[in-house]
Amino acid sequence: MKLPIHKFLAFLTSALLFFSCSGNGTSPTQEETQSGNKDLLSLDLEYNDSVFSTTISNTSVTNDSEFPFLAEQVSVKSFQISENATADISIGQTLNINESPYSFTVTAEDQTTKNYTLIITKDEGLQIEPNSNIEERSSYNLQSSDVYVDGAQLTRDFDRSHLTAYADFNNDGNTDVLISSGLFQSYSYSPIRLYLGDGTGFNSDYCECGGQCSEFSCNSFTELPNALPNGYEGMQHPRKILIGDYNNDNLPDAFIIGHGYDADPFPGESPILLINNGSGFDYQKLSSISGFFHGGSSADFDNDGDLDIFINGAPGDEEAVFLINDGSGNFTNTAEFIDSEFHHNTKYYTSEFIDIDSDGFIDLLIAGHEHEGANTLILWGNSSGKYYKNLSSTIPQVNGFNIVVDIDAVDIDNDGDMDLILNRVDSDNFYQNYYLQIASNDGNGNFSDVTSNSIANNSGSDWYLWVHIQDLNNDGKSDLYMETDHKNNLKWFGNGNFN
Ligand SMILES: [Ca+2]
Ligand SMILES: [Ca+2]
Ligand SMILES: [Ca+2]
Ligand SMILES: [Ca+2]
Repeated sequence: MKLPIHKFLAFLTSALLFFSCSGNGTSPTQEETQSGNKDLLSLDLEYNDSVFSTTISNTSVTNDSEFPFLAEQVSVKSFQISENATADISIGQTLNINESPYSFTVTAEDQTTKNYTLIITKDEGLQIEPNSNIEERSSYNLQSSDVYVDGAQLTRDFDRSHLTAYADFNNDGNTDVLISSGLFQSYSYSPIRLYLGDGTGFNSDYCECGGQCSEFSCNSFTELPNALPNGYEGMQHPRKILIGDYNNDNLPDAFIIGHGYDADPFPGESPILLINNGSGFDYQKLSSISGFFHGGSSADFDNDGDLDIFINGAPGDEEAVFLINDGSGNFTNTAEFIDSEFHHNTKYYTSEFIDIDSDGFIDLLIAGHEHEGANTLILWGNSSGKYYKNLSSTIPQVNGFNIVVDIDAVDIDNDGDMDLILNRVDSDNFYQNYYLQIASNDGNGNFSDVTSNSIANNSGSDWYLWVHIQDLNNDGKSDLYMETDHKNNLKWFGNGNFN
């Protein structure tokens, strides 16, 4: 084993001090007696190659910074004691954190002793209490709606890609539609449009508009002029709209993530926050954050009553982004809520917050390019409020379709747990064909592929941005549809048994 030179030197130093009892400024003064010569001078602990120093106060020893939430054992890295003394701890000794405090004894040359107590503390994070309603306000939950609209028909922006999102923005009881559009490989900005529903648009038939449709319009929805302030900048290439009440005034707002110009040099794009002011939106660009962002999700993951946002890291040096809300829609950017291995580009492009195991801690699902090392993961929520690779489950891959662009969760087999539907894309023929995967939960968070023949015509050219589960024909049974820009949606009507 090759130790890094600084660790080797640290080890050597402590070993020399321990075994040779050389002076080094710790020699007893004339007044000190041997019986007083039994002090612990320093003690370092180690976890996963990181060294944690301690503070010694009289006979109490505590670690200076707390061990990670997942740490169960630490080891003694080094220590120094008084000249000619011995101790009943040893370098390399393993200590179980849950058995803390530890007692050990330093014995002076004259056999008098001094007992020390070592208290090992873990980072207990936010010590969040479970909240069975944690998912209510998540962007995943709020993407569902009672209406179903093909954005291309509504906007007539046929040359543009578009994203749709649903909420009752003007608080009249009817679901409205927000559409953010963009242009592929363009630096120009595209409009954001708000269409107010009159309540007649719903899924009573198979019309793309949900209500009365003419060829290029939906009678159930009327665009609200000037929903955004004069001179606002739209988005270049929006990629996901997260609906949520970000400033806690009971009016739904929208957070829009985009990746900008989709070609070299991939300059990235800043997300925007649209705060609902009752008659439209205030517009705010989060200019301090920019990246080739494809996905994200929102939920109150620190469980303090406001919606926080996760944005998947982007290729390059951009870090994964956790935006912590101050309750008024002002966000602080930090990456400390997720394992550091996810901070930089890890080929994860999409995410959702869903409480998959219904334990009251919101779980973070992340997915992207499996063929480039990004296993599709459920990072299980826990009381620390942080997400760890070591607290995750992996979803089985589908050979040849190793790109996951969207995930939905539903109890497919009616056994009381959440199963997953994954919207996959051909990875051999990069982003050309689609495939839907069903992953069944065994009730313990282990998932197996049960796609089999559940989905007819489960392949085809081109790929789709989103998969949605919704009862499209009002027969009480869940249906599926895939949505993308420029093209008609693809729909599958369920028979109630998820076939
Ligand atoms: Ca409305
Ligand atoms: Ca609001
Ligand atoms: Ca929060
Ligand atoms: Ca959970």
